[in-house]
Amino acid sequence: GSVPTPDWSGVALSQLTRCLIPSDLRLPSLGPAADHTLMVAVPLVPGKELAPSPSLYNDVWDFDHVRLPSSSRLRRTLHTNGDETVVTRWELIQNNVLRNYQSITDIVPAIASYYTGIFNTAMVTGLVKTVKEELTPQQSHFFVSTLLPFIASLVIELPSSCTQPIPLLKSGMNHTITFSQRQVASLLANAFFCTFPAQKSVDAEREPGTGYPFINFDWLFCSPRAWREKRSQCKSEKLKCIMNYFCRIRDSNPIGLVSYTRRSIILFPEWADSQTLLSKAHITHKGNIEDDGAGCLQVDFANKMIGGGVLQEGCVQEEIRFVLNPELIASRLFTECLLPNEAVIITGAERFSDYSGYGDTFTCAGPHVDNVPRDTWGRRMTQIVAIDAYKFGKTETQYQQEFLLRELNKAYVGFCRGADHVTPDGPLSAVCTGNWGCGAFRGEPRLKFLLQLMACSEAGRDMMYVTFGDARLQEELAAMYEHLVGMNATVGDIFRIISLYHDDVIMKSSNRKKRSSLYSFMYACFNGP
Ligand code: AR6
Repeated sequence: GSVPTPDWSGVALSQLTRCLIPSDLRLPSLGPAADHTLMVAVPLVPGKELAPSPSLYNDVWDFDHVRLPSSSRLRRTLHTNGDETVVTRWELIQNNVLRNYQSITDIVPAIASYYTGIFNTAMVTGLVKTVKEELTPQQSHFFVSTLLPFIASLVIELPSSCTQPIPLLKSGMNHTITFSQRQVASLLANAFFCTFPAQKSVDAEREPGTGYPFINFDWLFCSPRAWREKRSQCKSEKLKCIMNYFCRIRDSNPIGLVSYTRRSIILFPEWADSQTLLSKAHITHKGNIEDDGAGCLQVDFANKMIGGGVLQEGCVQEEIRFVLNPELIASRLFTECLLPNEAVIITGAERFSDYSGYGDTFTCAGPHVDNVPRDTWGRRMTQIVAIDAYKFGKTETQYQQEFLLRELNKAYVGFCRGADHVTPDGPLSAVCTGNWGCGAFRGEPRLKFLLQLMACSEAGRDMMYVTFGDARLQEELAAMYEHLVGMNATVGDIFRIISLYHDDVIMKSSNRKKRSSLYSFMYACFNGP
């Protein structure tokens, strides 16, 4: 028989720099700055509830800040018995979300009272099915009679909690927003009750594919379209994860902070000429990013609309991570569509659920207790970087120089030491990643491994690469990695050889079956005269 694949190859994990550990962190003292919006008052008083900053609600309505449902700008004209009265939408929300819920369908008149457009029972069939058929009678009763009123109370907390206008993280900006976990809970409760108006880019109408992701949960509550019926289970499982989250917020109000950073850079390495040697790489087919990436910068295989299909039927790496750590979902409220030179880093999002399965078999496996320690700012030391790969139609395209550069620069902006408040001084932590862009986005993992390794090397970070169960891939990647390190190959060498593969192999042979693979071409080149 064949020799079994070892659990890991390459460099031992203990040799990698994994320094997102509080004792190693040297963070500046917490405070607002031109590029840092701090939603809580400093100094933090240990053991005391975090206070919002400023103390009174500041109602701003413009193109630079999140349009909140509590804004007095949102008005509704009511017609009763021929009389017209003008009320704020917030009054309607306050008067309708808090009610004596007897059944899950009671959420329909609540939301319908302030929703823009029609809201009816047909729009909550997925939620109703989940509560009535997927939960035990006890859980179902608890959700309707206890958790729903609690979420409603978080909704109306918004203007006394998020008092400072929340800046929109627009394309081109380098900016961090830090919230308390309680503030995030109030935002997510509002999303659950579908209270948010749409966020508008000034020019969103003119440029398709721009603008903001939606954050209201209405798409999660409905049943999937008929041809996606299989996905209805996955929506139910995602709802259960969200319920775990609100349940924990109710039980033990978490007292930490979460930071959301948008990073946009314009200076990138000269990849073709780089003399940089390769970083250390640990390659394993065991485990996954969220369970095994402790102390590392963990990659979110993102959509340019952050969160991707988390509030719809999507159920792959990004969507799963976003329901395990629902505070990630709040990024959708203020993160404009990502450009190729941009990434988002989220520091401190807590995990609230376990899961099993993947895609159509995804199942919420109950509550998760997050034991990741907190940094001096009170953030869980879990740092997640959202980078969106390019979605390839034809496989050949990804070897074109233009696309090599697209993916290298995208990984680099996520991995580099930013001039922001989230990367502490001192050594940089390893990146924990895997088959980025190689599932829904149809990239080739052998290529993406090299591109991410090159980006890590230029950024000065080690890399932990998880092949997600693929033992054969671990062996192939590790063999190539060891070969390249043995040859003292530089980042520039690898860039040039991939470009050569495109020009000499891809362009010259249309028969995909017959032409040599990237790795056999690389071995031949490096061994050649
Ligand atoms: N840890 C490590 N590897 C994983 C994990 C995990 N938890 N989950 C999946 N993989 P995919 P993409 C591996 O398809 O191609 C979403 O809708 C597994 O081998 O999620 O970049 C986003 O919002 C899987 O096949 O990433 C985007 O719209 C591979 O990683 C889009 O998908 C790729 O996972 C991004 O698609």
